[in-house]
Amino acid sequence: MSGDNSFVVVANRLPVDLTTEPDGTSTWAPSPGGLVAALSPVLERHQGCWVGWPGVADETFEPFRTDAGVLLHPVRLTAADFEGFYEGFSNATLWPLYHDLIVPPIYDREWWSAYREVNLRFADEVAAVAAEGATVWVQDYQLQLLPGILRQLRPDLKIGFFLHIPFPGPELFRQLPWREEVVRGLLGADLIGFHNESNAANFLDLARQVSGPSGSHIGQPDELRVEGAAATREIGAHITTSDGRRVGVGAFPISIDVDSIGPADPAAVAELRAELGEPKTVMLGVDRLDYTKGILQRLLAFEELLESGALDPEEVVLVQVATPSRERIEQYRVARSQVEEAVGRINGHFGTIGNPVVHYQHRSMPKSQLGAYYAMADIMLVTSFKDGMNLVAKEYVATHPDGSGALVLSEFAGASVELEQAHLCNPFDLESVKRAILNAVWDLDDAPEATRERMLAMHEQVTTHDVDLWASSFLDCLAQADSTGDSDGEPEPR
Ligand code: GDG
Repeated sequence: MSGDNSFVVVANRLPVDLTTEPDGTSTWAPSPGGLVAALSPVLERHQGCWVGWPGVADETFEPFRTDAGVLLHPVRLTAADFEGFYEGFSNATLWPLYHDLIVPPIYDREWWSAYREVNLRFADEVAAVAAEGATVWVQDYQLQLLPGILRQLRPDLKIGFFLHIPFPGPELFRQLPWREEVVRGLLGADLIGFHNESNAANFLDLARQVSGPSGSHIGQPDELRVEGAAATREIGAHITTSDGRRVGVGAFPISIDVDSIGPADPAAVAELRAELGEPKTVMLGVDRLDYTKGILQRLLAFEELLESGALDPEEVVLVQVATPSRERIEQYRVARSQVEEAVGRINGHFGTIGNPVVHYQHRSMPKSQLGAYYAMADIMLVTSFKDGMNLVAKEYVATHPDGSGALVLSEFAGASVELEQAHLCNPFDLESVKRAILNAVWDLDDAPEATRERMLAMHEQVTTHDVDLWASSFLDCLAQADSTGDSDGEPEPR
């Protein structure tokens, strides 16, 4: 069973949304994200194929090509699959577990069955479209069993896996009742990529600790040298599995397509500031409304700074864009109501009619408009309790090529490894968040040159380490990786 696609990307979602036109007809609209931008050139060059769920449950869609010639191959999910596999196991079990238990994960055997079944279904679809010896790049936590299943179905494939969220320490991961299956699934890949070294090191530690049914270790890591895989394009660490395969492990920090978010139109920026009433300082938060993002903490810090008089409600506004996310999951509903209660309380206390101090928007906006918001903001607030990378921080930096602005950044966001010149904070410590915000305010006023240098250094980092580098370095390393040890030296997609 094989198809004719030499390069296949597999992700939970296809990069399109079904939209209904005013006349009632339906069309596929691209939902361009960083991943699409990064992978499109490779997909186009290799007549690639993207396998994923099209976003509509209980319907079957035929494969179709995008204008650029990329084959989109829809995988059917029922409403029950969506509940068990996506909302359940992916987002109410794995998501909180991998984000260090910010809320308690739910371990549900039926969700696990749904997760396994959907991973099997994805594997069948990939096996059917991938050409002999094709490269398959599997994305993210929803599909961790896929590499292992595919390895059995199609030993000829070169399989890469990238995890977009953090990988927890072994002592947390070991809570997962199905930990061995998940690790075995991942170890089906030739190369496993993480955002940074600490996630990769967690995985290497785990592979050493989790025992198989025979009591033997699932894998044996060699030396821990995962740093810089993206820069050196060499795989620094390997795990030798119990069946003798050598699986590469590396750190590949994801980034953004700098051109797609580029400098904003100054007129649009001026208009936005005017709409906000020309405040002296605009602070901005942009997040999916997710409890991992620390939106409530940020609001509480802002509120205390207003209460103490350290910030003047006549001079400062906070704009919070909170994109709706996973709204049927209880913890997300709780997070939303806490955030909205805080917004109401702060505005009730410090705003005046027509002049709120927090401008809150619970819907998404076009990327171009988002770019204008980033460019307008004097201080960007990223206060995640835990975040694989956080692209918002990088997008903000990219829209300030002149070194204007300031970034408050959680030390628990993967981006803090690269953006070390930010005002780093510990979101679990409200005083630390308050301090970082005040330092950013003061520095903008009192140390403009040093602030500019910080922003320029971060801008340089983001522009020289963009999403192209992420994708090409991963694919270069995948081309070198050969866990079965019987490569015939065929070149891989570049
Ligand atoms: C996961 C990991 C990792 C947000 N609001 C709007 C909008 N966005 C866009 C942002 C940004 C993206 O969504 C969010 O990316 P993040 O990286 O900040 O966070 P997650 O969604 O949690 O992503 C994360 C990432 O995967 C990649 O590996 O960095 O750690 O959790 O690009 O701009 N885009 C538009 N309108 C909005 O209102 N158009």
